[in-house]
Amino acid sequence: MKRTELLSRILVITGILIVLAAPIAARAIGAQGVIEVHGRIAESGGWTPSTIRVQAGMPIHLRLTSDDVMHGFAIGQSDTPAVDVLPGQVTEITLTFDKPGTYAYYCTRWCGPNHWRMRGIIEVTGEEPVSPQVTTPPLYLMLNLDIDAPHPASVTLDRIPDAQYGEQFSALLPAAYLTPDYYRSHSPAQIYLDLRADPALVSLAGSDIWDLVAYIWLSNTTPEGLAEGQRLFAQNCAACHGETGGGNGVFSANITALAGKTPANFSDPAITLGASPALLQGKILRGGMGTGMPSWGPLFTDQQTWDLVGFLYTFQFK
Ligand code: HEC
Ligand SMILES: [Cu+2]
Repeated sequence: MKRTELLSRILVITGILIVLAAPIAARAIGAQGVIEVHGRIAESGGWTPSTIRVQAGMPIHLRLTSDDVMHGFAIGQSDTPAVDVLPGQVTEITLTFDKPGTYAYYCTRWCGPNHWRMRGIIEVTGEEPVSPQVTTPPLYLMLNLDIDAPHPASVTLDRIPDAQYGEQFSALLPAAYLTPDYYRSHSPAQIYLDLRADPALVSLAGSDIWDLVAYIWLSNTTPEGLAEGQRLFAQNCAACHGETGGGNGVFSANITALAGKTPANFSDPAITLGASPALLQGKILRGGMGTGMPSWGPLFTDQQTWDLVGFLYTFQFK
């Protein structure tokens, strides 16, 4: 064998060895990214660890298990599907966060009245600076709304306003009332009063005006948005607020005992017709401090909160 030939063979073999070794090395790095996460009901401490630190772009492998009852695991504002976390079993998931920032993770199974307190944080660090708050503040802050002030509707109707019936009067309706800006910043009761005072609508009876109010709501929703709102409500809200919004979900008695406040009854027109979308969204984002109403800001996207708001009015509008 010539010398050069030998040399080139050695080079080839080294090359092959490097190629073979690379995945092994990568797996070794990955192994450090394995984190065991234990779930326990909130009263026993919730998630351990409750803060997970990770590098942007680096996969982390979570081994999820429960120390008591069945829990679920999901990441807020993300498309990653929720997984179940069962006692005596390990559920493995791999996550990669591309952008530095803070992400919330939470339990998706109703494990007890304090279930919604089962939350944790994933801190993602990286070269790239934490993405600056490009998002505008939520509408209730822009409008300077005091979302804690009582807001009973000053006018209501003795039957459910019917959006489809209202549509027949829509030709009379000045277009400005249909804009999202107007819809989101006015409660149905305020819209009723505005329409009642509008010269364009003097020919209509009070009940017709209410049907128009429902029509304005329907025009600002989509069937997909209402379906998503319904799904989110059933999953996250019904246990307190009740399947039909009556404030009487399976946990409402516990919440009343714990927090001294009963979950809002959306089937009461005085409550729901007196609240603007901006106010409802504000309550959903921020939660009711100390009242047992969780804050959902870190968990839902902006669109999801508006979908929920649109859905809440289905307890009042047909
Ligand atoms: C753990 C129980 C609980 C859960 C879960 C819960 N809520 Fe509530 N919610 C409450 C309580 C209690 C209040 C009343 C707070 C008060 O009176 O200040 C409330 C109030 C509200 C209000 C304010 C109503 C008003 O007119 O002032 C809105 C809106 C609301 N909840 C929406 C939701 C939505 C949407 C969800 C699900 C994403 C949800 N809630 C989940 C307990 C809960
Ligand atoms: Cu749980």
